[in-house]
Amino acid sequence: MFDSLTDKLGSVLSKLTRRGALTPADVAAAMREVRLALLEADVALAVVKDFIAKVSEKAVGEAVVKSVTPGQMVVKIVHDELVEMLGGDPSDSGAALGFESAGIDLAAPAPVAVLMVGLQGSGKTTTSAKIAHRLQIKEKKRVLMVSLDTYRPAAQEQLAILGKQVGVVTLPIIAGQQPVEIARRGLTEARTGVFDVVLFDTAGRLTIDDAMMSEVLAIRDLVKPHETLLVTDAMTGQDAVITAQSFNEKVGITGIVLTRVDGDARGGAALSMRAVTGRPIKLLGVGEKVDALEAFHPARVAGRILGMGDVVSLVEKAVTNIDHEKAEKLAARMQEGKFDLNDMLAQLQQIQRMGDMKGILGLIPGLGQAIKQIKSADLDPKSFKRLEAIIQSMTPKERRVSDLIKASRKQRIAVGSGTTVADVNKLLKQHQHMETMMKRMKKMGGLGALAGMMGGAGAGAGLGGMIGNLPRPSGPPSGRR
Ligand SMILES: Nc1nc2c(ncn2[C@@H]2O[C@H](COP(=O)(O)OP(=O)(O)OP(=O)(O)O)[C@@H](O)[C@H]2O)c(=O)[nH]1
Ligand SMILES: [Mg+2]
Repeated sequence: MFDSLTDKLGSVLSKLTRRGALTPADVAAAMREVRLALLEADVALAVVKDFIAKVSEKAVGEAVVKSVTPGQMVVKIVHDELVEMLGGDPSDSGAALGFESAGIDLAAPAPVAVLMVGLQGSGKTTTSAKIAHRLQIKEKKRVLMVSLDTYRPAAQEQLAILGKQVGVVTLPIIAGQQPVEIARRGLTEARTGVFDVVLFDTAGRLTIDDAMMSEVLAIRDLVKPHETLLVTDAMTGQDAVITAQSFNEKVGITGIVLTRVDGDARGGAALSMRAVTGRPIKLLGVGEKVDALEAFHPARVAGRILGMGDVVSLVEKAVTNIDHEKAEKLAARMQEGKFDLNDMLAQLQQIQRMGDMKGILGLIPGLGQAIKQIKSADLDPKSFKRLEAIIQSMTPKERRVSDLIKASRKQRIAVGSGTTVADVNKLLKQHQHMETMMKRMKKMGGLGALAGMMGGAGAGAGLGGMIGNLPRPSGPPSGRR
């Protein structure tokens, strides 16, 4: 659903992430493009305005975390603001949410009444069956479905057929009964039959009219639904939002199910819904089949829209894991072309703190290709530990002046670290290589050398240097000024 929006936001934001420093004008220009992209996706104007204002303010005000670029910070800000706009909590990555927590609220005495409302053809009946099926399979609830649609021919039969398909009981049809009467019978049946949930499917109308509303109100007052779900078609864009608004005003809804998300809707409805109506999207209909129903997780959807989850988690990790002061010092030294074994040790430790190495390296935008060239053995945490042990077995002086380390010292270091002289040699060679790179980088001024380091001269050797060059907000050490 969000393909085009994802493309546009992606190109605007990845441009930002590739840069070092950002001026307020850069941010403003990017925000203009983001604004256009959102409007093209059919997001309500007021929602877009609010969004841009919030992001702009934060992008200027927020202290940029060292070790990520301002551009990457902006991506994170946009992401968090998107999550909020979708009704979520940005600190929740949305990973471990079950159906219940984001889905139907059943915290009420049984039988819990759920009322389905919406315009004609929005997908109420199909969604009723999907939800009933889901509650029965996943939540082990006994569900009774009741069709209150006496207007469209064979509407009650449609629900009965769907019920048979998914193994959910439907209230027997009595010809000629009116909606309120049927609802009353449904309630009685739900109580006597000891059902956990009773789901009422109502009739749709072409537009919201008074007759329809007063009928729905009568039903609502009778069944006292714990959840009143508006089913609305994502393909109708802003109309879906207007529909939700008026249903909410007149009937009072507790949540929204957005259907036909599998179609080529531009996404505006999904994006504006929460902000305009104040009601959460709870579920997404993603197809005609009975299992084509998804819980709506703001963080996940925002991630999908932005398509830059990698940058977002990079920033998150950087914020929590990097030892700024050490990184600063290291950077300053590298800037001077200095790189002794202590620096190498500091880098190794920095890398390990960041957690899964391949994961984190893969997250750095633009380095994906380079990463592929690194032998996976070089990324093995065990080999990092080994390197660390070797350096830690050296005397402070040896660490500063590696030339001191001759045969007998190597022997001692190998024994001390539980490795071999060959391992010590390898590390020294790696260090020498990195030192050379640092010097060369000083001359070349940053990223160019980094690329050379990754491509040319043995990726393993370049690894430490690369981490030292995690994109930084400004100036040193990467030299992008
Ligand atoms: N592609 C797709 N089709 C859907 C989805 N939900 C419902 N449909 C289809 O939309 C059509 C109408 O669905 P219904 O469930 O009958 O809609 P309704 O709101 O009950 O319609 P009325 O009772 O006439 O107001 C059916 O052909 C469904 O299969 C969805 O999420 N994706
Ligand atoms: Mg129907």
